[in-house]
Amino acid sequence: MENSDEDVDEDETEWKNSCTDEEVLPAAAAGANFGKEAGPAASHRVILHFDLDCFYAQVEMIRNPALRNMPLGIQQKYIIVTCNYVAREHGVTKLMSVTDAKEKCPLLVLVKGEDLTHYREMSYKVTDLLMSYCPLVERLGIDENFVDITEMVERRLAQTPVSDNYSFEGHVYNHNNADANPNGYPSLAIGSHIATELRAAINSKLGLTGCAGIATNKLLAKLVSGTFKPNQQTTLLPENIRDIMGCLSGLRKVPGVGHQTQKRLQALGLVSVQDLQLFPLATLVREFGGPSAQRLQNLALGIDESPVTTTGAPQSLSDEDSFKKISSTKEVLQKINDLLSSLVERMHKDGRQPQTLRLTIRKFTVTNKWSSRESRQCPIPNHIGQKISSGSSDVLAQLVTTAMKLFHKMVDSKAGFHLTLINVCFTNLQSRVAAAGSKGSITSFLTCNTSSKRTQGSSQDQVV
Ligand code: TTP
Ligand code: MG
Repeated sequence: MENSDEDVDEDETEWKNSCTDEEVLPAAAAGANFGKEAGPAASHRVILHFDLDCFYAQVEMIRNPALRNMPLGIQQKYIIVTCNYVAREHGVTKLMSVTDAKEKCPLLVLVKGEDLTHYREMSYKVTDLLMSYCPLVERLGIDENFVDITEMVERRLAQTPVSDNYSFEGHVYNHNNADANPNGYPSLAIGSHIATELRAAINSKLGLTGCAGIATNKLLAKLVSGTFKPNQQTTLLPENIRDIMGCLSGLRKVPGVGHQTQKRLQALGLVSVQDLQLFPLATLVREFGGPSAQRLQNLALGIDESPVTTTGAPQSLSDEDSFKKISSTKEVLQKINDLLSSLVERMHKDGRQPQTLRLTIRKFTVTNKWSSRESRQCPIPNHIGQKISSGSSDVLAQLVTTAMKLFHKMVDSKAGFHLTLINVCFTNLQSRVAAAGSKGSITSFLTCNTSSKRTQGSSQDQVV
């Protein structure tokens, strides 16, 4: 959920307690590249956006069907990261504190959601299922996917006898379904049928429900998909783009506009989406540079020609934990050991070989409670990498020692410290064949020949 690129795409949401692999990043923050790079015939596309309902809660209800009719909250530390819709009827909301949630709904059943293994597995099953229908699928966060179905729609249109009998499945934004004229938008009408079919497939094959948005680009598909929740879908017609953009309560609601960008826009006096739509481009260019300025203004207007980019396997695997306070080396060692031990297991299952180990910390400071993250990383020599991917048990101790060296490069433990987050990450993942040809240096691993990086309130998996 974490980027740079003149921070037009930087993180939108600070997740409470989660891993930060690309696959578990929240939506816009996960680098959907809204607004980037036009593809051919971009405006004629049909893009679907899927967002699963109360995702972690659904996974837990599949694992234990007895939970299905109970109000259920998924707890990470003191926070309900999500809850099922029964709990939502009682006033429980995502990211509510456990105390408040229990007050709203004393019968709330809590399930611990800190181990993401089952959520990740289900998340990839959904993406794989969508890809089996249409290859152009882009993951966005752990429970969202874009699918570019333009070609599928064109094939269906070509096979359909000339007709003025199209219909929309589900809702049509700002229309009663019956009023919307599908014959003016046959591609979107067919797209709405395909969305229904894909939601039905997700439901029958994986037992999950979710919402879908159908529109001409990623930005709009994402914005429209949550209009009716849960388990519904909505199509956005081009004539209603202005309406949907106008309904956004502020610039942060525009996917692709993160916290930093919003602050810079605010400094220029821009608060609403309309402010950005009407702002002189030349002034915006002075602040952000040409391409970013244009992209920002386009986003505010609902224009987004960025392609759906097929998501391959993630380029890094990481695990992290946040906490109120860790201030002793012993606790750091324990935490790093725990995080690395589950990460090594995941890396082994993944089968690829990591080339780099990175440690990220967040220090607490009185002036800036959520201070920047700071990282150090070092190369992993080939034979250690091989041990990691083959699941050899004796590699953990070596990795922990190395991670502790990275830690000591960032923290003077004698001077006292206060950490609120630790993240361990394997990056530069290579197939074992490719890794065998590369030369990781044992010397630099043991001596921790490092490089560093700072990220503002984020943890982009990026090699520096
Ligand atoms: P969301 O799609 O935001 O939420 P959801 O799927 O639970 O509910 P909805 O029906 O409103 O879409 O996030 C997907 C999962 O990500 C969610 O089930 C739990 C997790 N999550 C976090 O771990 N931390 C967070 O801050 C948020 C917002 C979500
Ligand atoms: Mg969801």
